[in-house]
Parts: sequence; structure tokens; C-alpha cells
Amino acid sequence: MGIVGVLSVLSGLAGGHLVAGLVDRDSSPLLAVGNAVRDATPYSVTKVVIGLVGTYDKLLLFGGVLLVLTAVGVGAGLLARRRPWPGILAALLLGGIGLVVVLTRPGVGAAGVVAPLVTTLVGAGTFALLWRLATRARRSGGEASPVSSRRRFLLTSVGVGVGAGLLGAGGEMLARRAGVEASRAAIGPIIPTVPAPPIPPGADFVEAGTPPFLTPLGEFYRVDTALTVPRLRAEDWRLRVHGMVDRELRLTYDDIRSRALVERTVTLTCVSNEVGGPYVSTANFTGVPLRELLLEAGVRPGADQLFSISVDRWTAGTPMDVVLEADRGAMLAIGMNGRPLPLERGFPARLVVPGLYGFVSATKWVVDLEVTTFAERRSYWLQRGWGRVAPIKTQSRIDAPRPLTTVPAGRVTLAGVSWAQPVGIRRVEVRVDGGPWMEAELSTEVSGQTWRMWRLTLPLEPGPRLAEVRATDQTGMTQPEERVAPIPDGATGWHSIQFTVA
Ligand SMILES: Nc1nc2c(c(=O)[nH]1)N[C@H]1C(S)=C(S)[C@@H](COP(=O)(O)O)O[C@H]1N2
Ligand SMILES: [Mo]
Repeated sequence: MGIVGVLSVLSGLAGGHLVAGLVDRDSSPLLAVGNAVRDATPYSVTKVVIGLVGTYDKLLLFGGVLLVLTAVGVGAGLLARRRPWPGILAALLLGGIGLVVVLTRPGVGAAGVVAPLVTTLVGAGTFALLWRLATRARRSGGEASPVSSRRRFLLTSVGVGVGAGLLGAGGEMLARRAGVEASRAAIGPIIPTVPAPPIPPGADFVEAGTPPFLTPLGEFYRVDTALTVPRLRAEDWRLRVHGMVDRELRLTYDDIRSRALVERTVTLTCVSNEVGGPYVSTANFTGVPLRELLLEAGVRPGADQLFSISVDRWTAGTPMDVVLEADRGAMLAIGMNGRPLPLERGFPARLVVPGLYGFVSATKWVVDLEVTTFAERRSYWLQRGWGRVAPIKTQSRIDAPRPLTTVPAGRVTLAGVSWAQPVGIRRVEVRVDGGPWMEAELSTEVSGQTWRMWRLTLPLEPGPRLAEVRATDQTGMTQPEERVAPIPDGATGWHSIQFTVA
């Protein structure tokens, strides 16, 4: 009977997922429970898990939820050996929990009841059917045709299993059919009215081992809490600008696209980046200045926070004075490297604010901008112990040699990146084995809002070596040596690597 329970759980979830694909993707009980578990997980746990499994965290989350639910299915099945009602009851109970979870998910409307109801009915129905067949197969043990009733049970079970797989896959395809890809493809290139200056020669030291100045899309770091990438068509996208404003704005994709678009080369940085870490990347973003939109709406006195909300209800709180700074270049971006934003970058639109960590500024899939105060509204990561004020901290990283590698003796080139948005880098220094600091050569500066590469070629004797790097920004501030963890407002400390000269 355990298998009957498992199949009932799976077919119920699959049925709900299919219907959710038709009605509202977020109402899939499986997705909703996964999202709820994720949101309820304390950050300390999430951090350890992500450290262990990296980007497989979402797979783990889903797998975990499925495993728990099927275990409940097995339990219910075993309880229902003699009578079917413990199984039916379990299906109703699980379905009820699913319903509550779905309806309490933000952004799920009344139509959200349909998918969990289908899950409940399919789950209970499957259980009733399979239970009858299984019981018949068992009871007919001594009768004339035990084989046929057993075979009937097995065939039906296999059918239900395969059917559940097909339903689930169908739901997944329907959810995607929504045509976001088609919507994005129909947009064509995003051509700025005011293009960013071309990247000058000598802006990177790729041949010395730095990343290329503009990060290839596949290598651009990605950080978000989205279990599945939100799929919002440009045609359906609306941006509401409201709160402490004189006039509310409601903007469509075409409204934005038909405005004068500016392009900026910006280096995005994540607050959770460890010293020497990879969460820093650069792209050309195209969009409209946020300042322009906000001045049109008319910001009322006293408003100190721009509270942005994504379609999946993630939120960020950005200081209003930074957003309104004339030469900061905070933008509502619709393009990245000349193309519409890729789906996982926030298609159709996201925010980009040079000089602030992403968690307080870079809302992807943004649909709502509320002009408010920090006293009034607390954003997603602020509620979870991260900082409220989060300017990017000056940092530098050694990319070459790779840590723990061996390089030939003689002249050794060290190279890497440094960043201090929005002011820019003045100086990068390197030292080997605790010796004197030596000034590295800097790449051609693109702007203070982007990273800057460095390199230094040194004669090095054979043996184990320790190299350290530190940057000084355009305000004259040199990176402190003290190691501070990323939480709450960004890591500090000098990056160091060990390597061998032989
Ligand atoms: N909707 C949404 N936007 C988001 C996030 C998120 O979790 N959800 N994460 C933010 C964080 S922490 C960072 S560092 C940047 C990363 O942008 P990227 O994934 O394009 O590199 O997106 C920001 N925007
Ligand atoms: Mo981040």
C-alpha cells in the first residue's frame, strides 16, 4: 500500500502543476511549498547549504520537498492497509495544507485555489482507485484469477506513474508556453539613444590572466532567490511608480522603449562576495534614468527610500538621495549588451544603481516602485539581518597566478581586478612574502562605475610564495587589512594567494 500512497502524492502534485501551468504558475502546490520552505529557512542555514551544494540548492529544495511528501504518502498508504479512509484523509489533509500555502504566497489571486483543489481531488481519487485494485488483488489470492487482478493493479500503477510524469511535464511546458521567449525574441536589439563610450584598448589584461572587461553573459555572476526564473512577457509588464509622489505613474514596456535610452557600462557586485570571490561582473546596461521617472512622478519631501518589488515579491530598499543623484546613473534597465535583458537577468526590466551592492538596488523583474521611508518599509534582506546602507566596498583580487599552482622561475606576472564604484580605483599594490608593497600597472580607466584591471611582472626566486593585493580608491582610501565577513554590509580584507615558483 506504500506504493499506492506514493503514486497518489505524485499524481496529485502533477495534476496541480498541470493546472497551475494553465491558470497561474505560482499556484502549483509543489512550487508554492518549495518557495515557502525557502523563505522560512534562516539565512545561516541557507548559507551553509549553498556553500555545500552551490547552485544545486534549488534541486535540493525540490528534491527534499518531494521526498518528505512521498514519505508521508508511504506512511498514509501503510496506515490504509485495511480501510481506505486514512489514505483519503491524508490526501485531503495534504491538499488542504497545499491550498493554504498557495493562497498565502504573495501575488497569488483567487484563481490560485484551482490547482491545489485539483491536487487534492487527483490525489484522493488516485488513492481510492489504486486502493481498490490493490485490495482486490490481495483478496483474490485464493480465487481463480489472482493473476489478472494483480496484473490489473500493476498495470494501473505503472499507468498512473507514467501519467503523473506526463501531467507534470505538461504543466511545466504550459507554464513556459506563456511565450516569454517569444516575447523577448520579438523585441529585437535594444539600441540606446546615448550609447556608452566604446571600451578603450587596454581596458583589460586578459593575456595576463584577468577576466575580459565586459563579462561574457554565461560567466556573469548570478544571485537571486528565484526558485524558477519568473516568466513575465514584455506585453504584460507594467511598472507602477507610487507612494509619496505627486502623480502615480503606470508604464508599459513600449512607454519605456520609446523614451530616450541611455547606455552605461556598470560593474555589478554582490554583498555576499567573499574576499577574492567571483560575484563581480560588468556589462553595458541600457534603460531610462530612474531620476527622470521619479522627477516626473514628483517625490514628496520626507521620502528617503525607493522600495522596489519584483514580480516574485523580492524587495530592495535604495536610498532616495542616491537614486536622485544627477551623475550617479541609477537606471531602470531593459537592455544588457545591446539585447533585451536575458530572462534570468530580470526580463523585461530591472534596476541598476552603480556603487551599491545588488541586494539594496538591483531588483530584477521589477514591477513596482514605491516612494517611501526606511521607517515604513523593510526590504527582503534587511529583514534577514543584512544591512540597510550598502555602498560597495573597495576591493581587489588576484586572478593570476591561480592559487596553489606552480609557475616557472624568472619573471612572473601577477594580475587581477579591483573595483571601487562609483569613485574608481587610484592605485593597486602587491607584495610578495610580506615584503614591500609594489605599485601595479593599471588598465585604461573606463569609469569609476566599473572595475579596473591590474598587472605586475616580478623576478621571483624558486620556492613557495604568498602574494597579497590591496587597492586605494579615488578618495585616497586604502583597503583595510582587517578581515570582515560579508554579512551585514560587505567583506573587507586583502586577498592573498599561495603559489610555487619552480
Ligand atoms: N527579483 C530579484 N532581484 C534581485 C535579487 C533577487 O533575489 N530577486 N538579488 C539581488 C542581488 S543580491 C544581486 S547581487 C543582483 C545580482 O544580479 P545578477 O544576477 O544579474 O548578477 O540582483 C539583485 N536583484
Ligand atoms: Mo547580492
